[in-house]
Amino acid sequence: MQDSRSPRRLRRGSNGRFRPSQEVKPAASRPVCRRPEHLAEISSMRLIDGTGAPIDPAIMSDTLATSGVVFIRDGDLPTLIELLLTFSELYHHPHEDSVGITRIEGASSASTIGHPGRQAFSRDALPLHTDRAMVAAPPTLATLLTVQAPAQGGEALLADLAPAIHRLTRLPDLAEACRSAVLVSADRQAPVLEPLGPAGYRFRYRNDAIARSRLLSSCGWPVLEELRKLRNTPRVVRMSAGDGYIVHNHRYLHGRRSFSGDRQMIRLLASSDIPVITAQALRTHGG
Ligand SMILES: O=C(O)CCC(=O)C(=O)O
Ligand SMILES: [Fe+2]
Repeated sequence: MQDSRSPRRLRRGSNGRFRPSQEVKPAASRPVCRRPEHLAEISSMRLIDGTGAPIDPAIMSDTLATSGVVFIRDGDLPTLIELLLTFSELYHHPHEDSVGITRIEGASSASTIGHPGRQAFSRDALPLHTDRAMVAAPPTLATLLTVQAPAQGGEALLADLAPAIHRLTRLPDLAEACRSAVLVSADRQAPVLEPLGPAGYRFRYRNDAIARSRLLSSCGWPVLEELRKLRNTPRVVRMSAGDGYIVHNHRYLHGRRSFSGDRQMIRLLASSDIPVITAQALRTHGG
C-alpha cells in the first residue's frame, strides 16, 4: 500500500514496536472521521458476519448493535484503525504501545507471575472476559487482529451474552439481581450486569487473576448462573494471519486457547455510543 492512502500509517519503531507515523490523537482533539467508503480502495481487508456474509463498512455501528460481532479477513492494522475511527474513538489501555493499540505476543508464563494484568502476554489460555472490566466505563469495542498465527492453539473464544440478557431482563427482581452479582478485584467492585437506562444493559465479567465474581445476596444467582453455563460453550474460532474480530465488549466475552510457538496479535480498544443490543435484536434472542 502507498503511504498516501492512509494518514495514520503505522511503522515499526527502532524497538520493533508498532507506532503510528502520525501520532493517533486522543479522542477529544481528533478531527471528524472520514467516511468508510474509501476503505475498499486502500486494502483487501474484508468484513464478514458469523455466517461468512459480507458486511458493508458503512453500516458497522448497526451491524455491531444487532449482532455484537464482526469478523475480519485479510486485515491490516492501518486499514483497521481507519475503519474504527469512522465510528468510534480509540481507548487508552495501561499496556498500550500507542493510543488504544497493544501488541500481544506470547512469553513464558513465568514472566507474568506476580503481574495479574499481564496474563495476555503469556502463552496461557485466557478465559472468557470483558476487556477493562474493572474500570467505570469499559471500552465499547474490543478488536483483535492476528499478525502471526501460532504453530498450535491460540484459537479465539467468543460468547454472546444476548440470550442471557434476554432471559435476565425478564426477572421480576432484576434490579436486586443487578445489585447483588458483582465482580471483585484487589481494590474495586463493579456490577456484572448494569442497567444503563434507555441504553439497555452492560455486561462485564472476568474469572481470572484480575477479578472474580461474587454474590452479595442470592438474588444475583441467575446472573452468575448464566455466565457459568456460557463459560463451557464458547464459539471457537481458528484465525490465520490477517484474520480477526471486533466485538461489542459489553455484550460479547472473548478469550483464547493456550498456544505454542510464536504468535502475534494486535488488540485495539475503542469507545462509541453503539447500543449493547437493539431492542429488536434482543427480541429475536427470545425465540
Ligand atoms: O490473545 C488473544 O487472542 C486475546 C487477548 C486478549 O483478550 C486481551 O489481551 O485482552
Ligand atoms: Fe481481552
